[in-house]
Amino acid sequence: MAAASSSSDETDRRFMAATIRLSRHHLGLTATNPSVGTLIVHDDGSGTRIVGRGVTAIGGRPHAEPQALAEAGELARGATAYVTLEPCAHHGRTPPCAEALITSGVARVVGAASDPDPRVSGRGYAMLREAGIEVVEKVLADEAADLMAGYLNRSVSKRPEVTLKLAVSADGMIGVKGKGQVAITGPEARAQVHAMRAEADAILAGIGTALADDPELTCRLPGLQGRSPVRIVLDANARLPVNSKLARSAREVPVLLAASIDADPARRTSLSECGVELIGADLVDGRVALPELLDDLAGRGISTLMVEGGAAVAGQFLKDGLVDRIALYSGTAAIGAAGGVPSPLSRDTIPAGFRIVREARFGEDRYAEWTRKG
Ligand code: AOF
Ligand code: ZN
Repeated sequence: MAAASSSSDETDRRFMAATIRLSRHHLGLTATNPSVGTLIVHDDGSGTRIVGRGVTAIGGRPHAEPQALAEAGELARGATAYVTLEPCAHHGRTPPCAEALITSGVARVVGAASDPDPRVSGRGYAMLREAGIEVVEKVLADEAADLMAGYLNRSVSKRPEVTLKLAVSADGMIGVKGKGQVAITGPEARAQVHAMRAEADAILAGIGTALADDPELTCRLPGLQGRSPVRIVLDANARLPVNSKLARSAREVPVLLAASIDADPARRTSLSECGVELIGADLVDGRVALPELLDDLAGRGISTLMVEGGAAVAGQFLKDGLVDRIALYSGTAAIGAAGGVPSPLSRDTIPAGFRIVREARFGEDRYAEWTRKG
């Protein structure tokens, strides 16, 4: 008996891992909705088979479950549905997914993360149980929640989840003063950074970086160019040049400029004529106030924000306690103290309250990731 139950636990974990991998496909593309995955697994007695797959559609609707159920059709009857988030229980723009699962005749639902949305929380699972469906909760819950951290964070704290990304040289530098972009990591690590950009809703840099490096902040991986995040520049005085790569590409990939409403009106006008959207920022000591900006971004539906720009901006986010995740790439070459810009952070100075969740190697470079202890 014990052996049978542990093998079905193992099967559930294996299919949930596959469902979580599927949910990754639309990260950064589902607006205020989380990117949820669903697999319908049918067992005809001779073995298990995936008969339906669904991931929250681009833009956030339809949800994952009805898409997977539509593919499964009659084969959903008696099957097990794997869902990375508790199925919704509310009548939104679509009918509740819990209802769709009940109507389809599935016998079991295996769920990972719980949904903090007050319209859903606990009610999705309760509806399924009331209809006689066996429900197993919290299978690989942490793994699923890690991918949905943006949605979960935004629901609870009304702010996007902030990932601070840093690339640090062997001697602890993130750049060279007055030198623009310098290579700290190799091509594999850079490709990985672009993949992170593809999965983020927005990316942020300071005006110092925008002026020194003239970055594009887009995702340029072959095939994923359409996945660039919204680009945000902290620019209290609206100094971004109209001929910068950011301003010139603002009509293709949105640029939000967090600037004071008192910034030079001519500059503001010429930037908005380029397609740059100005968002009125509160200033503290001449700098854009971050908590208010993050509230504003959450209100625009941004759930995940990658901070990729400059020591001053990184330091400001750290000082204000607004970093939820640290993504640290360590290169192998030294830059030298003369002219080097020291990193505000190293592997040895990760703030208290963070725990390491991932370590990897990309080419010659090392990678480590920490999140706030939950
Ligand atoms: C699911 N499956 O694939 C997703 C869910 O505005 P609505 O009607 O789309 O509802 C948004 C809520 O739906 C969101 O806050 C979360 O609770 C849930 N997202 N639920 O059953 C899905 N993306
Ligand atoms: Zn739903």
